Amino acid sequence: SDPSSSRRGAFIVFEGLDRCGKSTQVARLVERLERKGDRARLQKFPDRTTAIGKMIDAYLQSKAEMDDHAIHLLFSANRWECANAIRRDLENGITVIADRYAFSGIAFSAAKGLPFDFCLNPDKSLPLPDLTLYMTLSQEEASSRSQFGEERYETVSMQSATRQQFTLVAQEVKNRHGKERWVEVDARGTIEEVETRIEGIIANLTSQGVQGEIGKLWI
Ligand code: 2DT
Ligand code: MG
Repeated sequence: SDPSSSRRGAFIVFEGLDRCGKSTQVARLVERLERKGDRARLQKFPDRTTAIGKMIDAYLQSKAEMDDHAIHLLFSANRWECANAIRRDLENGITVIADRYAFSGIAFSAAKGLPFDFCLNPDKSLPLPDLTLYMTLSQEEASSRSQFGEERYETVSMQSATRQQFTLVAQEVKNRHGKERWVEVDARGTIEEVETRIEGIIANLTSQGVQGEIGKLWI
């Protein structure tokens, strides 16, 4: 039998605090893969284009107020409404690159004081990322890059509380799914330097795909 037929696309997630360069790197990566002729798709979370995404967008822009639990569940629902498309693409050999995922979901909501378990539970059994790259930058370096935007959560106190929660999220991923699934990437340096680091980490996953079924998050 042809071993390549049992391979599927890799599900790769990028996480990190605001202004770590995540979105820049994700966009460049998807472009680079497409130029090589690989099939790849960028999936942004929150996906602000859906009906639920528009409610999230209004909340983030402070055009709407919402209970912390309710907005948390909307962020999760926003992932669930994209889950089938992610699965389908992975099974069709497409590499799916996500800009944020359930890990931001936990870190930001737990930083507001919601119980960690409450934050984790609604995402149980979503597609499990094959690899999460957590881009790290000190608060000093992040602050020196540019000013915060206008959105909710873009404050130093919120970012530092979220940073602490991300260390707990990392531990949870490593404990439940194996430490090879969570990799820290030093986000210091130029765009090209960071890009080279990322390329070295994911080259095998994107060029060869992944063997085996898509896992279930937190299961
Ligand atoms: P962007 O700036 O990347 O668009 O994110 N967030 C994100 C949550 O609070 N919960 C989630 O589940 C996700 C995916 C992080 C907008 C903000 O939304 C936060 C920053
Ligand atoms: Mg933002």
